[in-house]
Amino acid sequence: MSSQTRKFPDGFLWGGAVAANQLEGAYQEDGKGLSTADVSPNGIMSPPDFSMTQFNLYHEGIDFYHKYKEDIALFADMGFKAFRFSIAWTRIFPNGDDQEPNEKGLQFYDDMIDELRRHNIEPVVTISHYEMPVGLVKNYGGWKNRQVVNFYEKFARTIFTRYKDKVRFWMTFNEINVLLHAPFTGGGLLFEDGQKNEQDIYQAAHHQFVASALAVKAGHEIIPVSQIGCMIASMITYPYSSRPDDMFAALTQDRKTLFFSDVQSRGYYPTYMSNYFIENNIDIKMENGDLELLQENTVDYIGFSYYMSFVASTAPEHEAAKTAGNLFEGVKNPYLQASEWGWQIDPKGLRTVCNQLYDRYQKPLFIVENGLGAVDKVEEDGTINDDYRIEYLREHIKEMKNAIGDGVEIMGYTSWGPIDLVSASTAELKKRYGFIYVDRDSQGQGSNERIKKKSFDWYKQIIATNGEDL
Ligand code: BGP
Repeated sequence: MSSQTRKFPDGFLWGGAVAANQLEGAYQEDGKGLSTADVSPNGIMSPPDFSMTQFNLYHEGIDFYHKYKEDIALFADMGFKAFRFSIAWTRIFPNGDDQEPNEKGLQFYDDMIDELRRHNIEPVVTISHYEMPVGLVKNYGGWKNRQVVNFYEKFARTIFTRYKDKVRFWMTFNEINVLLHAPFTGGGLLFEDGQKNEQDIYQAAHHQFVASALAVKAGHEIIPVSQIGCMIASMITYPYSSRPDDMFAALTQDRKTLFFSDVQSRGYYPTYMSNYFIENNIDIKMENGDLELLQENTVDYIGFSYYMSFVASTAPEHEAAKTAGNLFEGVKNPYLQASEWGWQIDPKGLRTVCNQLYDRYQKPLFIVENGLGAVDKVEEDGTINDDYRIEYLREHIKEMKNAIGDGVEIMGYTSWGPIDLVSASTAELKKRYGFIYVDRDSQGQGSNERIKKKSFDWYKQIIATNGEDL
């Protein structure tokens, strides 16, 4: 392929992505309320602990709340064009249903955004990233309750209004499809018998679709230049063999993910899903006007995370050969290596996902998470030689560039966790993604000092050459 078409466009948004609950800490400071992350000491896949007796690394995070100036200066040193972060709902509405927003919470993000702007870094805001006020879980039952839509809309309108002159790029829900796999984290859902209940999950999904459409509507009204995206965890599935049954199993598995972006981007429920609801006695309660609202307020771009690919097999012998993923188990792909956490490394899969999503929606894509979680070692001379991370990122960036050559429109790339932070799936700090090392361990011990890893200068060079010097 000629290098004429394989070029990152001018203004490509290179940067990094984080989530409030995984790095801010200060979980009770300046009027912040408790969020679902604050009561999830073992990560998003484990049950909550409302008694809060267990040690919870999210409570202190990496203290970004107090160190953001220092950290943003390091991002600026790498040449970041964009920084994706989330606004903790509980800093703005501590209980979720409060009448008035918490001024100190609003001020924190004002100051943080100003700091980014001072360094010419474009803020990219996720409105809700894996946390909601515990008050909305305890008093309303989470997203299965329609009233939560109104609380979310109020939250979204409040932050749109406050930051309207400073923030153009928004996303409504982080990895919205994760609601299916982690219903407490994704939707504040608890099930009496501990068994996932699809009725509640899909009802909650409907409410999030309505809330997302209301946010798109409000955002476009309040900030005419805004671009508001959805955000899915992309989970491309390959058929294990060319057996037709395997192919259909892969397609069915992918639809569990694409259902979410289908509704948010196309603006209607696909028939494969409406039929699934009928077949499984799932009855989604909708209000008058919901379908029109979804249709009229579709997203401007498709944001997604990409870490790995999956494999579907209908062969019984594969049941035993399952591999760990962040959200669910799949069959091992014999052609791929996996990370220390079992995530199957597949750069070419990113090119395929980009093509699939663009073919399906014809909307710009924004790769808002990608990266390698690994154990890093600080050498005696203080260096951290994370060549494995450089290798992972380089191969993925190459495939993103190939996808651009294929004709896919990509707005930007924000790698996950440019600074080490607390993991979402396992709530530990041992699993690191950063270009910047944080001296803090999974027990919360350490100086919190920031140290540049080898990948720091490498990524800086990628950005400086707009992806030419790979
Ligand atoms: C995504 C989440 C992030 C992030 C990332 C890495 O699913 O949106 O919040 O944490 O995965 O996952 P982990 O932290 O479990 O390694």
